[in-house]
Amino acid sequence: MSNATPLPLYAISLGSNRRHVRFGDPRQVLMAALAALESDDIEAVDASPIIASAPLGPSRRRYANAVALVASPLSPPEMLERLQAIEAAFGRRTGQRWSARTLDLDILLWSGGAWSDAALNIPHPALTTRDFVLGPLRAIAPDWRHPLNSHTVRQMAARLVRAKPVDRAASPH
Ligand code: PH2
Ligand code: MG
Ligand code: MG
Repeated sequence: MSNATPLPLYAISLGSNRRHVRFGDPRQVLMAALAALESDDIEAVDASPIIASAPLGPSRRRYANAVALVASPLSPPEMLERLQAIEAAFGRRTGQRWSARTLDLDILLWSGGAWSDAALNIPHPALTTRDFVLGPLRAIAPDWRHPLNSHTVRQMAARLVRAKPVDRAASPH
């Protein structure tokens, strides 16, 4: 091995709730997006199962969600730029926040720790509150520690379930 230093790792969330004219339904959009992530300087390490999730926010369509682990020497701003280029290539229109979207790629965690500038915050600020992110992330990186609250992904996922007793009581299952 010529390079003994391990590459930084990123956890990237993938979401879609809109068909793509060529790739198909949201699930197929995510599979195509996982393939599109791999490149000269982004190596796919692992991917969660793709789940179907109820929409959070105003959009009424269900989402397909997944999380990928990738190894890459790119800096967080470079990674963000790359993700935005992939979103654009999948036909995502900028504009309305939280509108139905063909592809949403967000940086959740970075092994370099926390990052904060005007355009990007790592860890993703909503990471601790979203089951459709923490569930898939737990499947591939349960022991990754949040650099700010120091909880593991497993702990954050468990806390989220406990924080919703009303929802659980209301559920028929
Ligand atoms: N993304 C949003 C808003 N709401 N709901 C689900 N279930 N999955 C998402 O990925 C999602 C959402 C904005 O990024
Ligand atoms: Mg996004
Ligand atoms: Mg998002």
